[in-house]
Amino acid sequence: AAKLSPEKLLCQLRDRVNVTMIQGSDGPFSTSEWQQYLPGKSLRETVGHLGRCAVVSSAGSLKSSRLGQEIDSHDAVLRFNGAPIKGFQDDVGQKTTIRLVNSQLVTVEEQQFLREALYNTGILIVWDPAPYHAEIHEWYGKPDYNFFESYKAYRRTHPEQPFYILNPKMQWQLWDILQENSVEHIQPNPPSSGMLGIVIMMTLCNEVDVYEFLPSKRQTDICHYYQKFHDHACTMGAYHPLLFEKNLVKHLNQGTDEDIYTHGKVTLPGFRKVHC
Ligand code: NCC
Repeated sequence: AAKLSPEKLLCQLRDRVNVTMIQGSDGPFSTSEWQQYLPGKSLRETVGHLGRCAVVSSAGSLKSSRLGQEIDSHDAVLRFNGAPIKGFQDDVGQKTTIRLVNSQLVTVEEQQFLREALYNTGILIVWDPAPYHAEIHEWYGKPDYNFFESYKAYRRTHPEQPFYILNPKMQWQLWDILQENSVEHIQPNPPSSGMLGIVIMMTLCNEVDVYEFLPSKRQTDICHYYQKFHDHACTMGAYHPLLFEKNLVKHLNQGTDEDIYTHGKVTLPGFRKVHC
């Protein structure tokens, strides 16, 4: 596979990855019951036009980074899953504009998800691994984790908090581009929350700074900045094609290698700023 130039690759991402949230008009969701649960406003209407955005990976290398102030200086900040702020502000900041969670967390850790205050800030987006290029109907009939009831339960207790379901088509549109731009064959599993979150922010923001997705000099086998759990696979990937995601993001970086080394920071343009 021939590697595209960063400019061409950005155009492919912009034109082929359709970042949308499930709406009341989407097949199985066009019932009167679902109309009550899905947010009335689109994500774009809810967030407006964003300038500088930050995506904060959950990597252990954020520990002792003291990147908090820099992260909070952005107009919007995206975080993942159960990544906490409390007690870690100096390293990861305290602003949360969007939290992207996977369906496993919403389902398997349902009790914590429904109770823990950390989920009550900002806009929530949940995603679920769908079969390769499946239609919404097929996916709805057999999601990877059946998170729909937990989603409804959360909406009932927090009706004012925007909470979206990511259209599952996006993950495979993105995976195809990852595969086309990799020499090796990639396992057909969807991209990580990290990669999905980066592309979501590229659709909403003028510029996206990503922290510790590409590891800095603080690189460690400690999986998360908030846990004492060691696993090399957290950084390199096992289920998700994380290594290929990271190669792609490195290829697109508009910042310096120095920024990666010291801050674990990569700078990507928003799709609005891309000219094809
Ligand atoms: O660990 P996780 O990911 O929540 O991390 C969020 C994103 O940060 C990037 N990351 C994380 C750790 C690390 N050392 N390096 C990194 O680059 C990745 O881009 C990652 O996506 C997920 O992607 O949703 C994932 O979720 C967890 C877990 O389900 C949630 O934390 C909820 O408990 C998965 N772990 C397990 O299933 C055990 C993980 O594989 C993927």
